[in-house]
Order: sequence, then structure tokens, then C-alpha cells
Amino acid sequence: MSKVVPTQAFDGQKPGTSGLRKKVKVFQQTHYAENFIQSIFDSLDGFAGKTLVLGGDGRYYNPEVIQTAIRMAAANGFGRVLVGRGGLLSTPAASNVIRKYQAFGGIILSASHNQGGPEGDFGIKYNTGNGGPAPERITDAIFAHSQKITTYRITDTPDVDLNTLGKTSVESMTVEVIDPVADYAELMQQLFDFDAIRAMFQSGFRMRFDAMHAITGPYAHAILEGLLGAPAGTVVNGTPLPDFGGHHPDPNLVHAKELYDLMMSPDAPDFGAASDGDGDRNLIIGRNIFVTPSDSLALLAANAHLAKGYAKGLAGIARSMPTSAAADRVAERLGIKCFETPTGWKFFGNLLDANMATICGEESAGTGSNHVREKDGLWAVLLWLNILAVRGESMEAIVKAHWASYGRNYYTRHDYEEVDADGAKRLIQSLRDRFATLPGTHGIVAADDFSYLDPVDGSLTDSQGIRLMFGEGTRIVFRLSGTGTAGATLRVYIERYEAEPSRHGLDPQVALADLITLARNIASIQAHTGRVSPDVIT
Ligand code: G16
Repeated sequence: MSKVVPTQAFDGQKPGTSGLRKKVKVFQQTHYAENFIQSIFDSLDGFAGKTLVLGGDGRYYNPEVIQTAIRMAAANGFGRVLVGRGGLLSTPAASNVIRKYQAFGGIILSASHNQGGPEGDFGIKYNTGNGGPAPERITDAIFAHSQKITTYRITDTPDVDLNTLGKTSVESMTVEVIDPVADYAELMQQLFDFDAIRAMFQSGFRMRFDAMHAITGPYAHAILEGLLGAPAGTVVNGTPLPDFGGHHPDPNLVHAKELYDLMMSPDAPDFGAASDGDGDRNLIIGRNIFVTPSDSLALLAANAHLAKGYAKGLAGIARSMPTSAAADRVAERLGIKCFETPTGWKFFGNLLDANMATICGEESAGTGSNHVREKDGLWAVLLWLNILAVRGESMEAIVKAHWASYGRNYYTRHDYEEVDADGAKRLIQSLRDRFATLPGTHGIVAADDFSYLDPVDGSLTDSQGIRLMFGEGTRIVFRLSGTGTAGATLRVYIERYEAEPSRHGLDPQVALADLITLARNIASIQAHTGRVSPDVIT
């Protein structure tokens, strides 16, 4: 039986860069998740009888909220729910299922790379019928509804068995439990030359994929070790755990240090990769060489034509503003456009739908293409494998040849995590207040706050990050993260272009040392945050 439950609005249900992310304990408050899910439904029109896709990254509290979402979808009038077995779907796989089965939309339970477990984070996000994260007009509406909500609708049916594939019903709604991997694996085979990659493994190519005890484990086992014949043991930490084994499922040089150390050791395999909590991020490391996400985007774009799914070439490239301009140089040479968007995959959706961009990427370890409307960790790994199989060269040789040809964009990001939110806001404001006076000092030629006019729907998004530009591809960017759940996280992005190959061999922290010091001083980071040094350097 469907019922209407009285509730009261909670403060702060405003979706951030990617959905609503809060501590598990916040989500566990009575009615909290229900309020947000009802606010999603209240922001949408015309879904009666339609299909909703449901899945999550398997983190702590996923099983409870999946059942809640099913009951609420039934009470709100959806006709069918497609849910991954065990309540699991990686974010890119969910995007694919939405598109493939022409669902009305989907709800993904994930806090991505944030820590899991009872003391960790949880999250809910809504994706629209194109498979992509809801655009701002919808997330704004969700927030508005969450502030005035007084009731939500839910059935009082028992839990659905999500471990058995097949159909059941909740009231008049069909619940179909699907294999979370099958549709995704099929799509990957359409894009990439699996025979060539399999042959490469057969000839002794070695890789390690660290699934970080998160959602990509089952996908990587099935695709890398199953379909592509990589030796068993290629995938490590491949069993998803509710607390990710106590680790932080963020594929960067800090949290995937073991992989990095292996790749820099004499016994390194040819190729190393990792993915995050919900499977949309990637970390790429060759033997003896770390490839920054910004460089990876540029290299993938430059070589994508080697994979059958992109043999016809790219319509365009898109990158988020803080991502380095390495991809712009590739676009220029290919004679296509490179779009610069705010941080957040949702901003790529319109460009992909309008076929203005084919490949997109972000400095935050996200790359993807028009095959789905989310970034896709395993996709990036498979495209790299396809390129390696065709070119037959080492990662190091490919990356160095790319730099020699295009120049190198030295790049680093310094994160100051969980700092005082007011101090962080003051830091940003104090930079804004100096836009008129900074140019002409320290070699700065321009200073602004990035804003984006969407070329497809004309929407304007402002206040997306402070840019200090020094000319010739050198810049410092300051921005506050939109994905944290405690205090504020200050991100400082530093970039310098170097054309001369004889100067391509430096450690980025050395190549950028003067800019790193300048960034600290110019923004008075210690005075505003109390921090002397960053928590994470990538
Ligand atoms: C999300 C967004 C990305 C964004 C990243 C970092 O990724 O989807 O577009 O680049 O957060 O955002 P911020 O710098 O605001 O923390 P994910 O993998 O967390 O869903």
C-alpha cells in the first residue's frame, strides 16, 4: 500500500558538483534520504509509467537506500525500475543502462571517491534520460523542493530480493534486477579492438588494475581477466566492500601509492591503472611514468582514431577550466574545437548531445566520451590498452613523443582539505577584490573569475574559479571544491607550458616551484586557512 508520510524540510540538501554528498550519519536521520528522493521526483514531469534506473557503488548504506528508492519510485508512479544485481551499478554503467533502455532517468547512490563506512560519506544523484548528471536547472529545482517539502510518498512493501536476476513487482511497478556488467561489457566491445588487446596480453604484456575495493572490481575481473585474457591477479582489491577496506577510494598518487610505487620499481608491469568508488575516475601510470589526467586526456584525444569506435575522428574535445591546456593543442592540430567548461561532468552533457564534442576530460582523474554521459574509468583504461596494442610502444615512449611534438604542460594540483569554510571564502573573496590591481604585478597579465556560457542552451554559470593568467600558457587557478562534506577544500591548480624538449624531464614540483610559492603568498593561504602545506598533491 502506498502512503503519504508527513515530513519536515532539512537544511542543506543542495546538490554540489555531483549530487548530494553528506556524512552517512546525516543521511541516516529519519526522513533525510526520503526527502531528497521525493524532491528529485517533485522536480520532474511526465514519468508516470516510465522506467527508472537504480544502482550504487555498494558503499555502506547502499542496501537500505536502494530499497527506499524502489518503494518511493513505486508510490510515485514509475512503471518499471531497472536495478543492478545487489543494488550495484558503476556510474558509467548506470549511464549506459539509462541510454540503452531509454529510461526516463536514473538515481545513482554514490559519494564517488569519498571515504565509505559508517563514519564515511554517502551520496545520491539524479541522471536524466540522456544518461548524464542532471543539469543545474534540475539540481536547483531539487534544492528548491527540498526546502519546502512537507510529505513524501512510499509503499510499505517488504524488501525486494536484489540478488536474483529477473522480474518482480512492487504494487503495480515492475522491478527488474539486471546483471550490472553485461551491457557495459558489450558496449566496450563495440568501441575497442578486444582481439588486439587480447593478443598483447598473450604476448606477455603485464598490467595491474587496482579496483580499490570499489565498484569496478567485478567489471575489471570480467573484462580484463575474462574477455581480454589478462592473467588472474591482474586485478587487485577487486571485491567491493562497504567501507572500501578502510581506504579512500580515490585513485590519486596519495591513495593509490602502492600502485605508484610498484610502477616506479624495477619489477613494474607495463601498465598500471586504478579506478574510484563508483568507477568513473581513472589513474593511469606507465612503467616509470605517471600520466597526469590532463595529459591523459590530450594523449587519448590524439590517439583515439586508433580504436574502432573513434576511427572516424573526433567532433571536438571538451575539458573543465582547471584542466591543463594540453588537450587544446591536440584540438588545434586536429582542426577541431576545444571547449572549456566549469568543473562538473554535467557541463559536458549538452556538448556531447549536440555532437560538438566527442571526448571530454577533467584534471580530477575523469575522462570519457560520447559513448555514455558520465566519465568512465575502465573506458579510459581500455582506450589506453587499445592504443598500446596498436602502437606497440611503451607508455613512456608514447608520452615523451607526445611532449616532444606538442610541448609539455607542467601541471600540479595542491589541495588543502577540510579547512575552515569562512577562511576559505575570505581567501577567494580577497583575490576577487584584487582583480583590478593584480595585473602588472608578478608577471600577471589578467585575473578573473571563470564564467561559462553554454553554447547549446545559452545558460550562464558564473563564479567558477579565480584565474591568474601569466601569458604563454602559464596560470594559477584557485577554487573551492564542490564535493567535500566537511569544512571547505581549497584547490590550487598550477600550470606552465614548456615547448623545449630538453626541458621536459623535470619533476613538476620543481618545474613549478616558483609558481607554487607565489600561489601561497598571493592568496595568503596560511593566514586564511592556518595551513602551511597542502594535504594532497597530485
Ligand atoms: C565530481 C564531478 C567532476 C569533478 C569532481 C571534482 O567527480 O563529477 O566533474 O571534477 O567531482 O569536483 P570538485 O573539484 O568540486 O571537488 P566525482 O568523481 O567525485 O563524481
